[in-house]
Amino acid sequence: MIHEQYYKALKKQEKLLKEKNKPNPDFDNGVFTRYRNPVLTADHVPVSWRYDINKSSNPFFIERLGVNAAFNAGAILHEGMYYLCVRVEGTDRKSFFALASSKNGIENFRFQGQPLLWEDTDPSETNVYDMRLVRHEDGYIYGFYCSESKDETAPAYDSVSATAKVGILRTKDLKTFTRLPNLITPARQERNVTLHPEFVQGKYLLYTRPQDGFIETGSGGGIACGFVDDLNDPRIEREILIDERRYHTIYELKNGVGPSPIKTAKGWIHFAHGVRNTASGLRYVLYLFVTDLKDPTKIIARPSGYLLAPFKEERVGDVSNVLFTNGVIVNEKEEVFLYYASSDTRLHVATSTIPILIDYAFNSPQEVYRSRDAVLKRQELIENNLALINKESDKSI
Ligand code: M1P
Repeated sequence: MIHEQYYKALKKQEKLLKEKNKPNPDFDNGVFTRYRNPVLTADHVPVSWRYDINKSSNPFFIERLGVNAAFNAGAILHEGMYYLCVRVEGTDRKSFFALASSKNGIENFRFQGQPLLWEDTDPSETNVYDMRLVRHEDGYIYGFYCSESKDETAPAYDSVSATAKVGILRTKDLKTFTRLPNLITPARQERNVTLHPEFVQGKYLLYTRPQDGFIETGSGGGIACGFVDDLNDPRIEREILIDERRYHTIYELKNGVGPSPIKTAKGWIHFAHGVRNTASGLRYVLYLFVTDLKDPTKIIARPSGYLLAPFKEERVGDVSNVLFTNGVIVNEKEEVFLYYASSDTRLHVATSTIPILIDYAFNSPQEVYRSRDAVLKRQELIENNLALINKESDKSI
């Protein structure tokens, strides 16, 4: 017999799933609209994925398999629906993937079916997370994710060290996923890997983030890329550094690409996260850069500083002071839906448009590396504004 608490839990959840999402008026940077509610949280995960609803086996209606968080989601527009491939994390720390969909990309996301599984080709794979979904011009949708294993080279007393590898999936329908071999690169570890949506020089182009260790990137200098001939045997012989870490920037400690880039008339728009260390720990913010249409290994625009940073309550969570993105959707109206997670806990959407992002990328002051140069840029802005204010006030007299 179904426990009566189940119906109460369903009713409560239904209210949450039906909530409208409104723009957040407290935030305005002219580029993105933030929304009041996260699009997904642990509370959105179906009740039947967490509770045994049978009253005889679960008389106290105990949450048997708790969910800790729902965050870092890959995103894709498929058959007119906004799909997210969400990192759902159980209370046991194990992450898994689940699809959620919505009609308008801003509200009413619902988890679909059951948690996703595919062929278990790597028995050492312990944890999985951060899916990037991309529709490639070869006709398939690909998924790239972090496949984490214990570092078997670590000494016996070290039960913490891990290795990050790149899992690759191929699908046409988001229902059946074929697992391809893990990516091989010259680096010891890789995370934050995704695929360019078009062939470049007749090859697959992958964005990577080489790292020596699991947390610290070490000699891995930043965001890189590399060519693969065949995704059935995915090997990168040489990684090309395209977005180098640099002293005293928002990405001085590490960075990583977010979703696969968006094609525009002016270039490929990339979202990325940049990390710096502070007295209160690591701070993750989001930034944007544009690469050349013909040569996506070359950056042609890089507005200075961050585009989005943890805002108000986004600052706090399991891993505080973190914004992370691995999913973006552009619809037929050139509206952009950036899915970003805050503090490894919940998932949000921020909306913009392609013309706004291009304006931001090319007409904002570009990155400079000294305070003095930053002041000179700001003085130029202030002086232009003062001149205009004086001119307009002359007219009004
Ligand atoms: O905890 C913040 C993020 O840390 C990792 O990202 P990166 O490899 O760039 O440091 C990932 O584990 C990511 O999932 C997480 O959100």
